[in-house]
Amino acid sequence: MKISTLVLLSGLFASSQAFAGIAKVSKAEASSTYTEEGNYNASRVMDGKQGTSWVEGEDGSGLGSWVELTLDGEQTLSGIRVWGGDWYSEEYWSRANRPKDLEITFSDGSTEKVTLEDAFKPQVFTFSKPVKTTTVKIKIKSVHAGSTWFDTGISEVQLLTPTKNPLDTFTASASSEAPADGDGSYVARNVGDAIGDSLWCEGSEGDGTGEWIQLDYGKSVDVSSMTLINGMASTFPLWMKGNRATGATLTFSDGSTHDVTIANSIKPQTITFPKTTTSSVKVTFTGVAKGKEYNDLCLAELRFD
Ligand SMILES: [Ca+2]
Ligand SMILES: [Ca+2]
Repeated sequence: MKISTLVLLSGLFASSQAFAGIAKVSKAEASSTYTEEGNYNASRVMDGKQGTSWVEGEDGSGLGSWVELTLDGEQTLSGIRVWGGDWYSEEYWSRANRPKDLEITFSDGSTEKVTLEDAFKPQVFTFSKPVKTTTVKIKIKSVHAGSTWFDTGISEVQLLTPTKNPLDTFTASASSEAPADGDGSYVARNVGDAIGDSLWCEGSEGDGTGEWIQLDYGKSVDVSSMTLINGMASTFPLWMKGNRATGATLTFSDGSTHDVTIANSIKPQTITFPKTTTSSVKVTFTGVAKGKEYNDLCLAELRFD
């Protein structure tokens, strides 16, 4: 399943960025940008997609290069989630440099240092203490060397905010998961990362009808709406190739159920239902619109409020 970055739908994932627990970023600037081919602008670290990256344009490995995020006003940050390297594909990731040590500087001049493992996975770091800031400057201090290319990139950064909303934290499980490939994994938890091109895809023989995904909160919560991004929503051509949900039954922890209709749309959608107190919601798909190429049902994002 090729996650192409060639066709971008600007604004598509804006609502993902607004999910609670992740700070809103208004712009990104960088010390330099790789310009020989492709688009590796600084804004690519904040576009809600793991398959697009900022890459520095210095000679050599780009040590000392930085990308600076300007927040939408002053916000309190508790940590950072980083997709280091060029996540266009796992092959690209291994061929280009990945950042290792990062120095993070806030608007008050204070700093945090984090060290990334050399692994094709998002990495979360909790700051030594919460910090109020209007900017976050991320400087590359050392790298894990690529096999072919010696420029260093960062595909995505999420700035994490302290949250007391119990609906922000959940574990996800599913009836099946498609196996990982060169574009990454298709595990259930990909619906909860606010990243539009990380997908849960079921891995059954059929078209996805009868398959399910479940979110568990570990405590009682009140829910009355479901927000989702339906299908392989990375790009419109890819979305057309994969299966999309058209209906589902929601099952709550007391065994009660509610049937919903899901729009066959690539846009984020919110579906409301009667307020229910539950510790989990299981979404069992009852209708599927078939894609042109892949017979897997996928969701890019899913949450309840
Ligand atoms: Ca990106
Ligand atoms: Ca996702």
